[in-house]
Amino acid sequence: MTRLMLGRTLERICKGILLLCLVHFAIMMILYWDVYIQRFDIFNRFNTRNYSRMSHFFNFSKPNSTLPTLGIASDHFLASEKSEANVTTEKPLPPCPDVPPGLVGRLLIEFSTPMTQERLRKENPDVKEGGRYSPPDCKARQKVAIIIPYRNREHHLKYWLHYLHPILRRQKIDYGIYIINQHGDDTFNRAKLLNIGYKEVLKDADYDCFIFSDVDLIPMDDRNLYHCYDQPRHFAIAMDKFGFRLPYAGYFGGVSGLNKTQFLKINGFPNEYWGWGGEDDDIYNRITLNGMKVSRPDVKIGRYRMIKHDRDKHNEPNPQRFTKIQNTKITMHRDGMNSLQYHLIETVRYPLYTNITVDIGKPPPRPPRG
Ligand SMILES: *[C@@H]1O[C@H](CO)[C@@H](O)[C@H](O)[C@H]1NC(C)=O
Ligand SMILES: *[C@@H]1O[C@H](CO)[C@@H](O)[C@H](O)[C@H]1NC(C)=O
Ligand SMILES: [Mn+2]
Repeated sequence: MTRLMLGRTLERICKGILLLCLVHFAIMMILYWDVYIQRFDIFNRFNTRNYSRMSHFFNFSKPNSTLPTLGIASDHFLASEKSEANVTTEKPLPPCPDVPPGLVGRLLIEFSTPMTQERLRKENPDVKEGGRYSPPDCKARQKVAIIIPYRNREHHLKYWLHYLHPILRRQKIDYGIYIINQHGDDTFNRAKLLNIGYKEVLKDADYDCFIFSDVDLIPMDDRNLYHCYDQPRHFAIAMDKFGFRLPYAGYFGGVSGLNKTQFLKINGFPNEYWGWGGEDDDIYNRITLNGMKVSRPDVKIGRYRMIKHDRDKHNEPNPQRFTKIQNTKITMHRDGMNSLQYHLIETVRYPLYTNITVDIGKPPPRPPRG
């Protein structure tokens, strides 16, 4: 009796082991098949998806990380690296999702951590020379140029790069970063620098969308997506310096974005606002006078932190600004992209941005008062 029972138990154990072996064998076959199809590059869509899933499985996030010691893993590694190269050269990527999956929402922004070039480089190894980036796993619908009017603000630029590169990456934006550096010590002219930015970045790539950002403004929420919209976009609607509210209904300052059609419809921005203020109101007028509306994010999402600073030298408030914005309807036709004149000094590509230095001239002599 006991012998019989023992025999049966043994038989069950054997069957169990056999079943386990079969399952194991099946799993191995699936894994090998996966490697096999990647190597021979069949079913490419299926295989791109698998690449990301499998690489999580083997826990290496970057193709250039160290080779795992497991035979099958390294085999897979080589195969997937090959297939990834193929994907970028021949295979169309799937379109990027409308709502990027990796966003985190509200961000903590502070300006006290010391920021070095080295740290910035380490944080952004996948940004290409000149500050260019495109999502590795999907095709973005727009190519976005981010244009920053600039003079002597290295300290701000470092924080801007530190915060914005990772945000834009999470947003799955295909982008390039350009500072338009005003050469010399003459009066600053923000809007003219932005026009120059539009013109110069199109020499670099075929951009569809242009986002104009001050160097000291950092978004506090990564759901504020940096691409273009159906109507000209105003991004920086709730800055800390204005108590996180829109200062007035027609405010269009800080960070804004227009696509090519929208920008050309308003003849670009005015070139004749020298010194601080007014140019953003003129741009707002151009937009509404040309039958467009300003689009804005939700007030909870459009929050910004501004890096505190004193007023720059040679950027005094422009006393003519109040009268000038009364005349946009007349001036916009002759003052803009169709009248833009400047001298390009040089374009230098740095690892995290492109620096375009220009001579924009100086304001015309003021008529004597009286
Ligand atoms: C820009 O946006 C407008 C809508 O305002 C749209 O009709 C147009 O196709 C867009 N143009 C480009 C070049 O994306
Ligand atoms: C940009 O280029 C100009 C001219 O080469 C240089 O003087 C300036 O320091 C550069 N600025 C930055 C932030 O790279
Ligand atoms: Mn400022």
